Amino acid sequence: MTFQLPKLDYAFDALEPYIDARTVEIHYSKHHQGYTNNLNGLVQGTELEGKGLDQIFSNVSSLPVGVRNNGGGYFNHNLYWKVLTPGGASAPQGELLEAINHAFGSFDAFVDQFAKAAATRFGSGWAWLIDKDGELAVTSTPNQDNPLMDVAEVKGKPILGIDVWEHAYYLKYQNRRPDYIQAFVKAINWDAVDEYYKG
Ligand code: MN3
Repeated sequence: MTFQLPKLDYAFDALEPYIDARTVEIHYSKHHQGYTNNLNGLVQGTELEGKGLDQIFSNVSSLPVGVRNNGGGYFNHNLYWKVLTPGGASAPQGELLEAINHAFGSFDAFVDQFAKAAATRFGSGWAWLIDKDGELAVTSTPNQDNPLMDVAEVKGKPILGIDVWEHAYYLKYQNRRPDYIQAFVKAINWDAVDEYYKG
């Protein structure tokens, strides 16, 4: 197995009341595990075996669509679980806060822009906070695409991402995606975002 499903750092119910335990359990052990297994199956015995995700994403437009979907699904969910609670700062601090203020005017203005990007992504996809050549920006991608892919409209290094596929929120929030987005924002582990920012 080239790609391993990372261990979840917390219990399935650790994100309550923001994200319910059943959703976390299914999302992690079925969806994320599924992307991981599919990706391994797709690269095994091909020229992609042993290649890193950065290499795959930067060239993804010329690869089979399954590699794009499952490679994105694997990477995106790795980040998603990392940037959620428990523990860690409940607000950005230091250099990261300064960068957010610089890019968006204020933390609240950032949250508005991020929530809007997540709410208006039609169908399934992701909204992101990215580092784009040293400047922070908000963007969104369809399906399991991400801003590291050569197909992304806006490219950069993702440091925070929210999954807005219905499987991420439907059991608890049904059609109320904006309520899920507001809950997600309250459950962000800003120390983890800071690690991606500095990494
Ligand atoms: Mn998902």
